[in-house]
Amino acid sequence: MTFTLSPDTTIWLAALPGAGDENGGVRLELDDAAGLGAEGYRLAITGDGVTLRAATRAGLFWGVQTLRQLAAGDGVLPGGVIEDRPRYAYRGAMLDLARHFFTVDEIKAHLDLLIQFKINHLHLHLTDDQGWRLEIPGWPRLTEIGGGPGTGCDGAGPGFLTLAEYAEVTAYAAERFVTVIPEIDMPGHVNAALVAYPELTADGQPIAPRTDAEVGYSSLVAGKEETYAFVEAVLKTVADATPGPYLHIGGDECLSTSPEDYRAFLARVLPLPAKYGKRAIGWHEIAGVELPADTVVQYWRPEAEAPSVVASGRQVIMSPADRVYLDMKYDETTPIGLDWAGLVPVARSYDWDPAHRLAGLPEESVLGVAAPLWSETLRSPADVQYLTFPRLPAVAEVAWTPQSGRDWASFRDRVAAFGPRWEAAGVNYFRSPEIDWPSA
Ligand code: TNX
Repeated sequence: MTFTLSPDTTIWLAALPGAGDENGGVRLELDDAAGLGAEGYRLAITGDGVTLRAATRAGLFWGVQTLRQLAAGDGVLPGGVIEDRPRYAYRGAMLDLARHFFTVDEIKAHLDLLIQFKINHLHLHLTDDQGWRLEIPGWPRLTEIGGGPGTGCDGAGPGFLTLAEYAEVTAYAAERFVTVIPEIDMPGHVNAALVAYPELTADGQPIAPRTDAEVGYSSLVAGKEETYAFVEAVLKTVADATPGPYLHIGGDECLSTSPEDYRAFLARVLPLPAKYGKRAIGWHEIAGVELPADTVVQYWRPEAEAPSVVASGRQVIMSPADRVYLDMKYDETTPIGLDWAGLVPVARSYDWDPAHRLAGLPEESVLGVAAPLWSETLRSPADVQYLTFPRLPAVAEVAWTPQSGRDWASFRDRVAAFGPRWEAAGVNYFRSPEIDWPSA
């Protein structure tokens, strides 16, 4: 079959060694009888050429990423046949736009680096104490004030996405087989919203904006009807603007919300994503309340046990901070990042099994693995890249490759080949001493 998978793939395939004209000489075949699953592919490289087969366009796209990887190094494609499919359906990365805003072009450029490792979900943390980063019609001060000058940590990361820009991001992601998950963090992490709309505070009095990195001091008021008018307007807007199936409602670190208020708030808010056609995701604190059946829980703490998460019986996204938090420092010398979950060198991100991380969690409850990157200490795309590479490729392999097929020594050699590519592309990666990088 002759077709174009996407403009990018046409360019990549044409750049492969020995490429012919049409799709770079690579035969792309859609074949749903091949038993390759929703994202799997079969890649055959012989003296006669290259054939890539999959049941879906997404499968072909991931196969193309493998071809690009194989072409790294000496530029000769090795012969052979690869049949490959992901261990987990949800392979995610998160970018925190609230503590520091990143523009549409910066998000797109980041996405282009992520998809090379078969990441298929991009979670955008859009709101927090220090900023509000998505336009909500009818609530203009959220972004005028919450996205205005002086917002973000240290006041250094202002900006917001209009709905048109958000649509541009989700469309760009979809062309690359990536689902965008918007997060509106509630009922805590809402200082920016309360500053913009003082009628949402407990006593209706204005409060001061904050640009420090504290957590747990702000909360929507569970006992106020204004709260729910606001939340529903926001969630409806975000649901309508989002092509993907998920809506993340936060729920983490509500240290100034009483347990009763937390429960009452979530009882009203958790059904809203479904009302607007979406599936709710929340940080694992939500597992302490009764959850709609299809709610997804995102586990983030470093602890090895989370009884409420296991007891919830819900699907879980694994994001243990001591393994996959990209904002943790690699080692003592890392100039940016945090260390509350410990230092996270590349091998630590690689050497763990999502199915055996949480005591008592059945293997089939794991929906996938996601690597959050919080932006308190980030000031530029170069900072994003430094903390992301080469750790994100390690997490991506945890999410894609079955445990039996994984091996640190092998990963270490393969990721080393990206050093020169990242250098050529101007990507600011960390030259981790754990990896023998080819000399420049
Ligand atoms: C915890 S992880 C948070 C964030 C911080 C992060 C810093 C989570 C659900 N909440 O508010 O940015 O630590 O590592």
